[in-house]
Amino acid sequence: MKTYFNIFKTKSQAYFATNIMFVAFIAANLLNATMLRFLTVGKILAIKPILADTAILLIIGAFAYVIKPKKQYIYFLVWTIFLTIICVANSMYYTYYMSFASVSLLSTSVFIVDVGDAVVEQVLNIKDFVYAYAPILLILLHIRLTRHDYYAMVTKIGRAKKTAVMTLMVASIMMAVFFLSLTSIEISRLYKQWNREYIATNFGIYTYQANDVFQSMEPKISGLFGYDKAVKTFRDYYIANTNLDKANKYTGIFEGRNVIVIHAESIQQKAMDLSFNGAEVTPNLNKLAKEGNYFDNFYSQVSVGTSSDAEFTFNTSLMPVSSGTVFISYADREFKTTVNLLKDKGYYTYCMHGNNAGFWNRNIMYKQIGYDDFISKEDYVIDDTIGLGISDESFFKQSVAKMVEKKSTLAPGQPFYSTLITLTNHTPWSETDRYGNYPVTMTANVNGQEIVVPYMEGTTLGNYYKSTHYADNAIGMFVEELDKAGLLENTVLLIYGDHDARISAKDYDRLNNYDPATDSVLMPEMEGYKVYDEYDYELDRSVPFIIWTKDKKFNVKEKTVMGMYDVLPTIGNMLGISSQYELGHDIFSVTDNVVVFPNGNFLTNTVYYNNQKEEYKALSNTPISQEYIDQNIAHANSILTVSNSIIKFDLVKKQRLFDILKESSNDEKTTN
Ligand code: GP9
Ligand code: MN
Repeated sequence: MKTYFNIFKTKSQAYFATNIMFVAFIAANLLNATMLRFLTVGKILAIKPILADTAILLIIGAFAYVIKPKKQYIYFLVWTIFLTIICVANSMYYTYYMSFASVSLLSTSVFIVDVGDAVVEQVLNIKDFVYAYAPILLILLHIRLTRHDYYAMVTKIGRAKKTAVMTLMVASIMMAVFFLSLTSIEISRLYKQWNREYIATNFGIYTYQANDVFQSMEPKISGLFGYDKAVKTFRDYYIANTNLDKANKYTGIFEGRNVIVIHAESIQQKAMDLSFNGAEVTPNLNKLAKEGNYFDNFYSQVSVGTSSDAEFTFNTSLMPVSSGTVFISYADREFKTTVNLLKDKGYYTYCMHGNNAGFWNRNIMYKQIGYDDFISKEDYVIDDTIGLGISDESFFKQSVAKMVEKKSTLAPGQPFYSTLITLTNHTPWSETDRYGNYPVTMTANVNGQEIVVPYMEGTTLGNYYKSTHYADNAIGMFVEELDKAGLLENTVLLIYGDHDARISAKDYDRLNNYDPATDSVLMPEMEGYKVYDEYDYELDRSVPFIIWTKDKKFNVKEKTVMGMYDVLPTIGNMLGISSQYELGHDIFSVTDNVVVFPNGNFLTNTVYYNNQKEEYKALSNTPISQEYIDQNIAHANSILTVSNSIIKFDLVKKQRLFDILKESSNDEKTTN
């Protein structure tokens, strides 16, 4: 026994002494991958990701042995730089989007540069660059090894081929163990890639990225694989789920009316419930909400395409695609959209936005959405900028003039549909001196004295509320201007928050647990501390949705959970349009609505289900059965699969062509 141990000891010592660069390459990059998981999702001790990451590194490392020992250094260094970039990019991306990066978004990184100081201030963090030690380590090691004639020694020993084969064998065994340990659910998650955090957490960052590269090539090759299965899933779904939304008191009430949509950047519903020093954060939205139809349990369903995903889901009642973004990777597909459907009814349709037309590929994708015109940055006088670009006030003011002009060119009685996309309330909300005077302080009684304490001043969340207050004010002014210009007559105004602001839970802790006496946040063990768990955080990500008209006062607050994909069916019922491909429901006809999120999470009136953790939180006293959970998991799964199939395989177009063919062959039969 002892001799075996001794042989093993000598052999491993010899191995390490003659493969120093290789071992350093594996160790440094494995540490980086593990550190990334720890610093993002906070998970470090897990066998599977370490196994998968090691196997991938061994495979890469094994090929170094075909190169002469002296040159191997370059090979290891290039790979280490590349893998370090993956870690740095993912770390930065996670800070900003709370998800992992996708190569399909490489062209989108141009937008991130566009977002300018949003990135500089919010994304660049020291912790994103700790990974850079790896290439530095390799360089220092190389210098040292050269000095000690290491490479000459290794060349003399030879055995490179044998080592390469052995390394590949070990890597294959590890890969095999990894794949054999996967459950069928895990394999399907790997394939579907909805749940990025799950894949990176459980399978390692390198597996995630390699899988992502493969998945991102899909738009180019998706026509080649899985078409039959996708068509079957698609047909089966719509046969089983034909649109059964019944007529209700809202059916057709807005038929023929103009529609003005405000896509309100990063406005969260929670802001509407808050006041500082007795002044509401959003007095104008609150007024419109009170007078109109207000959905205060409304959720955005965006994925990595943020604003563009919101526009897509709002308009199509489909979900964002699982890899890449629809606006960029699938901008040539055909969709049934609110805009297209209204255009078919004679509407003139256009969109206005003060940013570059190419941002999110809007200038291309809008043709598919169905806009007749897109008025963008180059059409505005950029006379006042805040954050990303033209201020909302200037944007709205100039837009009203453009809307009046547009209206004058329409045929008498021709309705219009116009969307206005705001910009000022985009992260990082740092130009606090531009938002007007709105202190987010608190007046409190401290030691028997009324004093003003800083509360949310100087925090990201506090700055966000100042910015939201500004954005709300701009909306208020816009509605006034529309009224003055006569544009509210025979018009429906729709307002939605495009997605939540992605502000960390820590800031909400201060909002909820502030102690004015010490100007600090209560500790969890202290009296009066309100727990704010991840479900509270998820539930607080809701955004407002308001349907408002000048002449009709609805005064309706709808509490049923609702997703962005329920908008087309709901307003469609009011405007007299519908899409046979909608995945959401008319909120006034549905009984137990389900909001499915792109990562497979779902929300109903009684439960929030976390797909990554496979656990849920009950939201009421209604008992939750496992059957209910399972049914909804299956539902979420089929919604995401059908939506992906439609997008990837262009099934709306395929079905249209199929229907035309069928019709013409029927015609032929009748004439014969
Ligand atoms: C930019 C704006 C912001 O034009 O719509 O996009 P986002 O960063 O929120 O996706
Ligand atoms: Mn946005």
